[in-house]
Parts: sequence; structure tokens; C-alpha cells
Amino acid sequence: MSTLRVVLGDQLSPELSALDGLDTANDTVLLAEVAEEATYVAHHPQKIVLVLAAMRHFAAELRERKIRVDYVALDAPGNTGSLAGEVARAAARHGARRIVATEPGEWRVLEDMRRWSARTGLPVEIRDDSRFYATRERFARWAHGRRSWRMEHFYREMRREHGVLLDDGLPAGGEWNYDAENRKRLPRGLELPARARFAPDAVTREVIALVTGRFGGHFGSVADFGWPVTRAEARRALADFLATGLPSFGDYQDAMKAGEAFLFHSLLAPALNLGLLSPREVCQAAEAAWRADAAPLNAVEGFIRQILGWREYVRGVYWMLMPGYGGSNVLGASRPLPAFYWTADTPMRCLHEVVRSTERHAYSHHIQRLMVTGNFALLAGIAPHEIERWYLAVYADAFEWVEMPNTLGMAVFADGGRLASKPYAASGAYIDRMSDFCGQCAFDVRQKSGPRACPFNYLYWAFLLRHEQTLGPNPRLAMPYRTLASWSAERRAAVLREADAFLDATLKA
Ligand code: FAD
Ligand code: DLZ
Repeated sequence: MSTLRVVLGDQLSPELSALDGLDTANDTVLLAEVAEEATYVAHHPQKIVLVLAAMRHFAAELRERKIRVDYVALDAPGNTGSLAGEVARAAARHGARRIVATEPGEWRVLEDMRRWSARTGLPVEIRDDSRFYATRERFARWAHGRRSWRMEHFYREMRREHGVLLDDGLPAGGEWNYDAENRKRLPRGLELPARARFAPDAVTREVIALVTGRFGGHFGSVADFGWPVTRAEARRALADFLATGLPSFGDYQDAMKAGEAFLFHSLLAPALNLGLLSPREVCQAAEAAWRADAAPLNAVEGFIRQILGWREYVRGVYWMLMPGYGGSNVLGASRPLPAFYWTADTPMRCLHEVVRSTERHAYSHHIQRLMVTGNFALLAGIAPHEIERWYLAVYADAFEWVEMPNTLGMAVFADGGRLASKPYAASGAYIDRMSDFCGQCAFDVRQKSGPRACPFNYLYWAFLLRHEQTLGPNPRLAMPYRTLASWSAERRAAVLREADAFLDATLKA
């Protein structure tokens, strides 16, 4: 029986469940470049290049294995521009009797897939995505019956279940979590490793020309494109990280430096999210580095926690809470996204730096996303949907299953604590402690109010005041609310006035 097997742009793994049982004599694998996936949010051109170039390379690898591939290029005559349209056309072209796919990473696409059968008149089998440590069903089993979900609890269960960083069933080194050791500032003069970047080959260069022509108006530049687009390149990126980044990953995980986007981070999220690398091989390689004495435990545990812990946890939360999750707005935030998120045109040096490197690399590291652009959106009360669409658009690694919970749950607390136990709200002091941004800023981080005061300072207190009823009872915020309890009514009113005046002026600009 002829089967059409559909592989999406972030499903580029030879072990993909949609390919299980493939019959090379009768089956066809469909990969389709469609405008709809590039424009439902205006993705950074580097992300579109990454996905299309990786799809083209993956198709070539399948063909080398004598698998029949039907590849629809973006500019192919008759391309309908949608996944559903291309699946229907391909099913007819190949006389398919059934369609097999792997569940997608986005609710929108899952809904679409569920309509493919009605559209084509064929049975459609949607298989689990087995490329994660935990299936959706496994996460649901963990989550059901718990009053609250916390990453740390899930992570420990995953460590035990998969035997990761365990010695005789106990956590390696005696602790489950070494986060307290992972908050160092970058020492002045510390040499940063040169990172593996991958020069575009002829295939990728052709995609760059295509994407520049079609989507050149989107935010972001492709000039510095250097992402791995094949499994072989992704393996080299992993090896490079293990040798040069991992040993210091833990120490400087939260540090930020002007003009330096990458520091000791792995840059592996795009390859992981496309399926060029599996989370298991990455975690196993990191653990092996520790066992071979090539990296310290605080680095290796911290790195593995991001993948086996956070990455799996946010995916579980996404699928548990969709489709309603996208509308979360517990804090009633409603201000529009400031224009500087697209232009970097702001005198606040930290925001300028992070938006600039986002524009240049389609990348910024976790603390830049969480504590600079995310923290500002939280404190300023930016409408969650607007900031969420921004994160989905601007990063090479952005796919809704991972981006949405990070934005709504972790960065702007729109879900009221389903994902995290408290909002990651911080004043300018945090940014000053972890970066060198403040020294070169138009504002003064030590001033709490007045025209030269760092806006993060009064925005922070105004945020806590505005949400006192909702956040005041949170034990993790007891300290700042104790401070606020000693403030006079006049002082409270003055901070709120200053914050509002700043926001009104900033959002008008
Ligand atoms: P490293 O710092 O080297 O971390 C190693 C790996 O751990 C990453 O490659 C990633 O796979 C995983 N990881 C780390 N933190 C997280 C996390 N919080 N959630 C899930 N996985 C994590 N990550 C994405 O992959 N796609 C997104 O769209 C995305 N959007 C985000 C939006 C916001 C507002 C925030 C605060 C975080 C977001 N993250 C996202 C998580 C994290 O910032 C990125 O995974 C990380 O910055 C990618 O860079 P890296 O590969 O160098 O990661
Ligand atoms: C992100 C993306 C882009 C830009 N283009 C395509 C495409 O042309 N064809 C395709 O199959 N997938 C693409 N993708 C990835 C999808 O958007 C992704 O599979 C869904 O968002 C589900 O995660």
C-alpha cells in the first residue's frame, strides 16, 4: 500500500516516528516549503533559512538512502503555500492510500493535521513524537494529581528514570542541583572561546537568496548566518561546545557582556529543535565529559538540567495547557510592545544590546531573554500575546511548544504560576551584577528615581505595588513586600507616577 509520509521542517531526524516501517518500494516522503509557515509570524530570516536549508539537506540524505522524496520548493510552480495544500496535492500525485505523520510542535499545526483526512479522503495516522525523554502521555501521568508543577521535581524524576548523572541511584556528587555555583560574573579579561560557526554551502546560499527575496522585510539580518544545517555539522557543533564551552558553562551561565552574544552557551537549541541532534545524545555526551574529567559537575549538571529538565518540562506544560494557554494573562497586562523591540533604538543599554544581537544572530542567551527583554516586558505590563509573538518571531530556535511556556510562564508570569513559582522580576541591580551593560548606559543604575535613574529600578517597585493583591501572598516575594510595607503612601504614589510617565513616553516614541 502506498503511504505518504510527511516530515515537517522541525522533524529532520532519521529516527522520526513518521518514518518507522517505511517501505522504500511504495512509500514517498513529503517535505514541503510553504509560505504560510514563514509568515504566520514574521520569522527572522535566519530562522527561515535555517529551516529550509536543513530540510533540503535532510531530503538529500534520505535520497542517498534510496528513499523516494517528494520535495516541494518554496518557488515550485503550483505551490499552494500551505502544509494542508501540499499534503493534498502530493497525496493525489502519488496515489497515496494513507498518510502518516508525527505530531507537530504546535497546536495550530496539530489542528490542521487533524483536518487532512477530511481534505484528502484518506486515513491519517498521527504518531507520537518519540524524540523527547518524556512522551506527552508520560508528562501527563506525572502532572495529574499534583497541586502544582515544578521543574525541579519533574527533573529529579527524569534523572532517576533515565539513569542520568546517578551513582548507585543517588545524584552524582551528592546534590541534585548545583545552581548556586552557577551565578558568577565574567571576570574582566577572561578569554572567550571562538565558537564553531558553519559557512553556508551552495545549497544554503541558494536558500539565503530565496529567503532574502521573499522575506527580506522581516526583522533580522542573514549576513552572519552560521547555524549547523546538517546532522554532521550539528555533531561538530556539539563536539566544539563540549571542548570549549561546557567547562565554564555553569560558572558563567547567567553572565552577560556587551558585544558578546554567545559566551559559554552551547548554541545547540536550533539543532535540537530541528531534530538534527537528539536530547539523549547531547546529555549523554555531557555526562561522559564529566566522567572523563573534561568538565566540572556544576557545569555538566547545569547543562543537563536545561535539557532533561527545562526543555522536557516546558514541552509537557505546553501540551497540558493548550489550547487555552496562549490566552493567559493573569496580571491583566495590556500595553503594546515598544517599537525598540524591533529597532534597538533605546537609550537603555541592556535592551539595546540584546535587541541588536537578536537582530544580528537570531540568538540571545537565556538570561538575556529572561532578565532583559523578558523582565522589561513583565515590569512594563506588555500584553503577553504581543511579547510572546515577538519571541516566536525573532529566534532561530523558536518553536511554539518551547517558546510559549518560556514567555508566558517564565518571563511574564501570565499563567499565574502554573510553570514557575514566582515572577522573575528584577531591578537594575541584577542586570548590573551580571553584566557590563550599565557602565555604558545613559541611565545610572544606582539612582532609584529622577530623570537619570535606571528605569528598571522604579518599574520594579511599581510592578510589585500594582500587583500587590495577586503577588503579595507569594512567600517567594516576602522580602520585597516587607520592604514595601515600610513605604509611605506618598512614596508609593510617586513610584507609580514615575513608572507610568516613563512608560507613556516610551510607548509613544
Ligand atoms: P544553552 O544555554 O546552551 O542551554 C542548553 C540547552 O538547554 C538549550 O540548547 C536548550 O535546548 C535547553 N534549554 C535551556 N533553557 C531552556 C528553557 N528555559 N526551556 C527549554 N529549553 C531550554 N528555547 C528554545 O529552544 N526555543 C525558544 O523559542 C525559546 N524561547 C524562550 C523565550 C524566553 C522568553 C525565554 C526566557 C527562554 C526561551 N528559551 C527558548 C529557552 C532558552 O533561552 C534557550 O533554549 C537558549 O537560550 C538557547 O540557547 P543555547 O542553545 O545556547 O542554550
Ligand atoms: C518554521 C518553519 C518554516 C519557516 N517553514 C517551514 C516549511 O516551509 N515547511 C515545514 O514543513 N515547516 C516549516 N517550518 C516549521 C513548522 O513551522 C513547524 O513544523 C511547526 O511550527 C510545528 O512545530
